[in-house]
Amino acid sequence: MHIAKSLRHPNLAHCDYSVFVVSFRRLLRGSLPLGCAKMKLYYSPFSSNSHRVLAVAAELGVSLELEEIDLSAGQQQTESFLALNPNGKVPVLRHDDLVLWESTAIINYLAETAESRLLWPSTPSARAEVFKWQSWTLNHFVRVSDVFLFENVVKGFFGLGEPNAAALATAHDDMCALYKLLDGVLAPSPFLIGDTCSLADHHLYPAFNIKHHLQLPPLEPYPGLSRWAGAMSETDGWKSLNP
Ligand SMILES: N[C@@H](CCC(=O)N[C@@H](CS)C(=O)NCC(=O)O)C(=O)O
Repeated sequence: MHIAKSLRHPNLAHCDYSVFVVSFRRLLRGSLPLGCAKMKLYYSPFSSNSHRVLAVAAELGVSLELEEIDLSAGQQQTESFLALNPNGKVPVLRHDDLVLWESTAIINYLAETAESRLLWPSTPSARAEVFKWQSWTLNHFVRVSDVFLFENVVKGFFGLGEPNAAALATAHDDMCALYKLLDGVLAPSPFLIGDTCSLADHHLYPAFNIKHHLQLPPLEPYPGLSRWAGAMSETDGWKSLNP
């Protein structure tokens, strides 16, 4: 959804962007291997979908050339950017002849092509588990976390009025139900798919990385989920965004 259109739209169930600053000092200091001419990421530091890609790239040690797209200046709607992504959204990855949008597709591509096999499972059944969680995240989790994003961040940032208490109350209950489901999986298991951190975990984590900005419900009543979020924040990928 285009920002200008989405801001006029009363139902932002599919609005999916972030408006808060993430420190990229460590990234810019060079803790990510920048400078490879082959892979280029068009991103915004205010975009949680961009964070997902940057964290996975850092985790895999993949070199990315970065080009910031200024969303507040509308750079995502320029002719040259729309030629890359007709949706007018970041992130976009360019690798030789491939121009890839959608952060889920991008992280899967990074994981599959990286020298490190760390995040790309070798068996069809394990890959199916990753796709299952990615679908769940997009179809269930993000729909609810986007309500918090719009009501608690976007509205304040763009002067769109007070948060809608009724929408937040519904989202709170919906999120607690999702937390309960996640806690049931993560209480007996360190990560979503067993003992090893996978793409499924990195795909789900972006909203938790900014949970204070979103004002998500507290994680403490859900010990499995809470422990998992702590472990994710300590991964090289997410530490590189939050030095
Ligand atoms: N499903 C897409 C969502 C991309 C998206 O919503 N990007 C936001 C930033 S997080 C954006 O570029 N918004 C600009 C706009 O809507 O004008 C993905 O996962 O990459």
